[in-house]
Amino acid sequence: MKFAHITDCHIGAWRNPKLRDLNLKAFENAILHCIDSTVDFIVISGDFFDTNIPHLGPVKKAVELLQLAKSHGIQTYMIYGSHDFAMTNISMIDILHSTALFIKPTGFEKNGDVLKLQFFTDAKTGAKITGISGRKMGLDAELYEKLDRTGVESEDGFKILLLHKGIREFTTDISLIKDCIPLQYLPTGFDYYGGGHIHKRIEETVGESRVVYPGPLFGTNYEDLELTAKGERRGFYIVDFDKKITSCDFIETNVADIVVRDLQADGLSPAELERKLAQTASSLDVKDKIILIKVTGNLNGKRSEIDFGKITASLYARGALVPILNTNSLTTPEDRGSLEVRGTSKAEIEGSILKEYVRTFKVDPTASTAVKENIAKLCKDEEMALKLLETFKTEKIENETVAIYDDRVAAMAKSVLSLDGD
Ligand SMILES: [Mn+2]
Repeated sequence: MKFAHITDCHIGAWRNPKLRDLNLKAFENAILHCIDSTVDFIVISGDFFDTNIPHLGPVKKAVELLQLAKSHGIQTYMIYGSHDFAMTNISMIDILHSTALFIKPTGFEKNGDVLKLQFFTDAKTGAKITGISGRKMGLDAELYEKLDRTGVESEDGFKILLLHKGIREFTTDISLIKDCIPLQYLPTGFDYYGGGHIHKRIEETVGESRVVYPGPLFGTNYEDLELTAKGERRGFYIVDFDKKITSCDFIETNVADIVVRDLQADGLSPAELERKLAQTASSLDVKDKIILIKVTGNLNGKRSEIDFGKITASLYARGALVPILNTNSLTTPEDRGSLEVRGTSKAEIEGSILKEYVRTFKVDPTASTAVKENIAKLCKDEEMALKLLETFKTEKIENETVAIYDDRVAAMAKSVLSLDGD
């Protein structure tokens, strides 16, 4: 018997249509491989979609692929990830779940303060599957603390636990530690712990158990692609088992080669940097590849004097699939007068800007007490403030009326602030 373990598909991710297609292509390759190698079932450890309301084109294709697997007798089991749903709003994943396209094995019995996970027995293989969905805002650490262990630990049979959370002992990356729980939070005695959320591949053995994080099939941001370019392999697992696991194989879903170059701009004039960029670009074999060029450091002049568009155009002209020039951490003298923040990812930069502004923010003295209280709450709780900022970035869906869009954003904002009603 065998099953496939896929995670962090982030269907619908990427604003760039080519990257969005490649991401979908990786999922297609994975499903077709599962059908070809006649797996008995598929488990997905969350972040199937990139947002609760993803682009409908990729959704349609992804549904067709899960349906195709189902028509070959392959059942999918899926837990939710932090990206799949919004707290107060209906999510695409819920709509699909209601059509019985996949099984969500995340039921539990609540006995006072104790949560007992319920197993879902796979009809074909008898494997017992249970899981814990990822939540927004770190609510799930608490859930893990309340788990009843003895019941699930003494359950017999071949057991799989799906989780959307890192494990501290196996995560070396400091920036991911806050999304991790200690190993001791997990009930023991499972044959397979199928992890999601961590965008790096992890494969560990604990006693007789396997702990596996396949990582994303493609990736969802610049940092993910950068890691891939630097050697991180992307794909999923096929696990063979009878009473116990007999083999555990990583299957690579390489949909495009990625090349990365880091350039240092310290002290360079705009003309010098532009020349350096052009030289770097022309030295690369770019045909059908994703090209990542990251420029960091202090430029001695104006950013607007560099024709980044020309560099991108020349990369396209030479057949690059997608060229990305990342200048997020390039600073110039004109930046220094205002607010200087650095960071390599969008999230990191937004976080530091927000923190800076919160520090110096003055509340309008004429504001109501309720408004003042909420602002005080936001100033204290950085995670909540960032979450609220994220909420306001919600885009209007095509054909959505302004009134419905407003209501939707307001409902999400209220849920972030833990406010009820109007
Ligand atoms: Mn993810």
